[in-house]
Amino acid sequence: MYILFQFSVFFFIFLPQILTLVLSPSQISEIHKKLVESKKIAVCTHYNPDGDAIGASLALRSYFTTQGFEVICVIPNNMPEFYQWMPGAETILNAQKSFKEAKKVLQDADILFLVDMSAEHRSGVDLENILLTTSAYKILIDHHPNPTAQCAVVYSITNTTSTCENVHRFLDEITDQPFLNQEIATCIYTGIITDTGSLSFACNNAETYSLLAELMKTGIDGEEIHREIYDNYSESRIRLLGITLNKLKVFPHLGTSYMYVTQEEMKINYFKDGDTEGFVNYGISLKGIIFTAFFIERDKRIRISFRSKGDFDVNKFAQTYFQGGGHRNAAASYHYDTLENTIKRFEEIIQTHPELNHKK
Ligand SMILES: [Mn+2]
Repeated sequence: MYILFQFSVFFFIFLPQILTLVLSPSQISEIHKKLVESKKIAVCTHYNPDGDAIGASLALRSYFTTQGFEVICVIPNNMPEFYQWMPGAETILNAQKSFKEAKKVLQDADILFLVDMSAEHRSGVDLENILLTTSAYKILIDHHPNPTAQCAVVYSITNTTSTCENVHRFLDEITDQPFLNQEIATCIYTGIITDTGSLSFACNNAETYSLLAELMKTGIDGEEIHREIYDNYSESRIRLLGITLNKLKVFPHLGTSYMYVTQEEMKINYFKDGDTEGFVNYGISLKGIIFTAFFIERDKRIRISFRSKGDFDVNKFAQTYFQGGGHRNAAASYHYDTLENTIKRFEEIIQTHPELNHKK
């Protein structure tokens, strides 16, 4: 009996992690067949690419380049400067700057990966149609809920930290060989770190930490990666953050806060793409606040980022009121109105939204 008990405890604690497999054996053989027939691989991601989008793109580029493919990553518009250090970043094709070239890459590809996006329109109006009509064999790798992208393979797991984590799982499923090296590990690490706010949300699972340990074993410098991303900001970004924080509005009885930044403020502070990334997290860092929004004034539209703590579902909130979406604790929307009207609408909604008003 004692031995049996010991035995079961042993297996309970040391049971190897069995990850859910997404691909069926027939899908795996189809992917293998396509790979044998293919030479050119393209990778495309969402508008305003973040650390996860760029990390997932470059991890795939790194892996398939070592396998002898010609791989080109396309981004719809500028990426933040603080990701320029990433391995292979210098090879990324920016469709906003080189549209014709990007279009050709996406159309000529034998295999096209769409990463960190649930639908083609997430790459913006200019690329959407190309992504929909290309004759390439399309594979989606994503972690957003309800993917609608028209792809031959939809590799979507939503309860993981990031698309980068899913890229690792995808490669693990399609190959029997060890594939992690420092370059791929650096890219995947970046995606996990940036999509979890440096392992502060959406990462309460042992699988993620096991993967992080595997990445570390390749010899990557996690501390250095963190410094490259978070201690590499421009003076203009910090000044813009100061201005934005000064306007923080708090509704303690609703557990809600918000901030906004105007086009004028961005202009006088020499705003560059990516400068406002992470601002929204300050709004959720207050004691007693479970929900925050951050409004950025753009041409003819307002970009809204939402963050929450715990059970408050910002994906649902963004969908219900602002035609947006994302994840439970992080989501975003575009609202086609003035900044003033958008904020007014937000203030009205939070006054009556049931989940915010139960504490009254
Ligand atoms: Mn992501």
